[in-house]
Amino acid sequence: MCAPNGNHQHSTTTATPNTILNLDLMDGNQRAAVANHARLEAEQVYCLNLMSSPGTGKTTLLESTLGSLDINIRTAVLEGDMTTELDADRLRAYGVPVVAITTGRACHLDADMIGGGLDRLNLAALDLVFIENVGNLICPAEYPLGEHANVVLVSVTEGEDKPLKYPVMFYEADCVVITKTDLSPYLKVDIDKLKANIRQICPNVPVFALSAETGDGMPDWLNWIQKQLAERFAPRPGEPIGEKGNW
Ligand SMILES: Nc1nc2c(ncn2[C@@H]2O[C@H](COP(=O)(O)OP(=O)(O)OP(=O)(O)O)[C@@H](O)[C@H]2O)c(=O)[nH]1
Ligand SMILES: [Mg+2]
Repeated sequence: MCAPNGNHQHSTTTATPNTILNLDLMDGNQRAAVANHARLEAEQVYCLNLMSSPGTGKTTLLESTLGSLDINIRTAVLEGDMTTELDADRLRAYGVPVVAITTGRACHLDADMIGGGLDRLNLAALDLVFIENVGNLICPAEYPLGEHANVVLVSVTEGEDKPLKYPVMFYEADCVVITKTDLSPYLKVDIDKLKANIRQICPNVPVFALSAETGDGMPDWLNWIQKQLAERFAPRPGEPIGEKGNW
């Protein structure tokens, strides 16, 4: 995450009376996010929160990922949508647990909704949970959910300027995925320029350019996921290798 003013940094930067008293400024959402994160950590479940504009390709990327990920990585999805279970149904076809979370009029998931979703999963039997957030390039970035990492998607069809015009989402990114690269020959899009604009907002995060449709670029994304899991929950030297951490 590269946020200069992001949700995760505000208690450490300025010496307000609250920080002097060592009080936390977390609002209700942030408290729930911390609780979600603690549950995931306790069960050694890695959690990725996918965020983007509507239609960037979150569900398609998840379909391709579920179809290609190491089968030893036991995976579930918390699927956020305003009204339907259309995306949840697409993902259920891959035989993984999928919890649909409908947000009604809300343009983002919040940490309480994710807490309710986690209640419906058997975390002890999982290694990885994907969250597909509601399609929106602004609001979801303001609501930490307890995830380990934020994945921000931007498609070649959206134009190179989006990281500059909607920087908050990119400030929160731990990884950026450029989607639909198979369409670039038909568009006036400069992927190098898009990458440069991403780098301007978040210089140090990994950026993957891929097509979930053709599979081009998918291996690097899949390897990154596997590396994240291994780094977070692999057994330390001397620790017994249990059911988890064997991937
Ligand atoms: N050509 C091409 N089309 C893609 C690719 N990824 C997604 N699409 C298409 O883009 C459209 C939207 O994809 P979705 O995966 O539903 O997008 P989404 O981000 O989940 O959308 P919301 O959940 O509504 O925000 C669909 O018609 C997909 O087939 C891709 O890599 N290449
Ligand atoms: Mg979707």
